[in-house]
Amino acid sequence: MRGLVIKSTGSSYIVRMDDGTNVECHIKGNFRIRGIRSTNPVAVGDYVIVESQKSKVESTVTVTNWITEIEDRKNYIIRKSTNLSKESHILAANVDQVALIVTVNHPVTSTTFIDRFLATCEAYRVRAILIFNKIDLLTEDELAQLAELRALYESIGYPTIEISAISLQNSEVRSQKSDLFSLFEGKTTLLSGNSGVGKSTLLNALFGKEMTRTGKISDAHDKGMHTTTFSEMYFLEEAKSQELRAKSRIIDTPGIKGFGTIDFQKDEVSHYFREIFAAGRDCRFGNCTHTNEPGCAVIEAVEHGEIAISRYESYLSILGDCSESKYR
Ligand SMILES: Nc1nc2c(ncn2[C@@H]2O[C@H](COP(=O)(O)OP(=O)(O)OP(=O)(O)O)[C@@H](O)[C@H]2O)c(=O)[nH]1
Ligand SMILES: [Mg+2]
Ligand SMILES: [Zn+2]
Repeated sequence: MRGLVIKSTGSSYIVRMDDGTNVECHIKGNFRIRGIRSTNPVAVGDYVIVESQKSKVESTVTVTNWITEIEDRKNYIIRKSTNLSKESHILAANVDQVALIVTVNHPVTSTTFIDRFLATCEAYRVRAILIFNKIDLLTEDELAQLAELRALYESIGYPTIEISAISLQNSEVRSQKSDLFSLFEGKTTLLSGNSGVGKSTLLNALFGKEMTRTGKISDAHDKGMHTTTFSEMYFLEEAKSQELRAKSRIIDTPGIKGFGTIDFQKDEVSHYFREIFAAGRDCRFGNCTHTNEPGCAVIEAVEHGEIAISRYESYLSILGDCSESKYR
């Protein structure tokens, strides 16, 4: 029987079968997907084939459901757990878009993190939107920083919005909620970001009830405490039509710290930074890495403020990863 993986706990999976029932499934220890070395071979969003096995011990019959096959993925989002680790981690499979939740403060989301995530979305051809959360907590300076960041990412071509998930959850600001709703309706969206940025709070706000637990930010470090520990897909029942309801799915995931990119060749990294790629067409050398070559149009654009320094630094940091993995 075929089904959709809607929750992954690491040791087992909840699969929504085509007949609408949810079953708990396992995978055999040697289960691997060709070509991908990952801590989780099966991810939320995967379509899988499940086989049930009955075993009888004395007079009790137990049924174990095994995931025996994974259907080819339309796409997936993958990262290295840490920069030094060799293992990769698939955040979700078969998504229509990624909503990256970021906060200018409480906690601070770094631009390197944002850019590494966006570069991965480019590499796997997944649409990304940036949701700046917790605007109710920001000082005037931080609000100015927020405006600058939004302008930067909009100029590159990424849609951005700013919200206060907690106010959405607590109040009846219907109009803003319906704007937000339209972003998620009819699509499968992966919610990701650092711990504590408000992914689960946003999910609860969208559903208008507590679907999942949220956690406090630590007083000492102003960081999240990894409240969500499993990835889970939720179905937006409030979507306008029956057809939209079936297709509106949101995947809440555990917060992640670093975002190590995977399998990037050095010469393709610039392809994943739209504005760097565009400027690079005018470099003197066709194989310019935009690091120290003469006649580099990218470096020139950075010097003239046409490309943001933060973006260029993120680009360099990913190039650094590439050389690192070469020597492993
Ligand atoms: N002031 C304010 N607090 C918020 C907002 N959104 C979330 N929070 C708070 O931030 C804390 C963390 O929120 P969560 O939704 O648990 O964060 P998360 O991204 O799901 O975190 P992990 O599950 O650890 O990855 C909670 O105390 C929320 O109430 C917001 O817009 N404004
Ligand atoms: Mg959470
Ligand atoms: Zn160049």
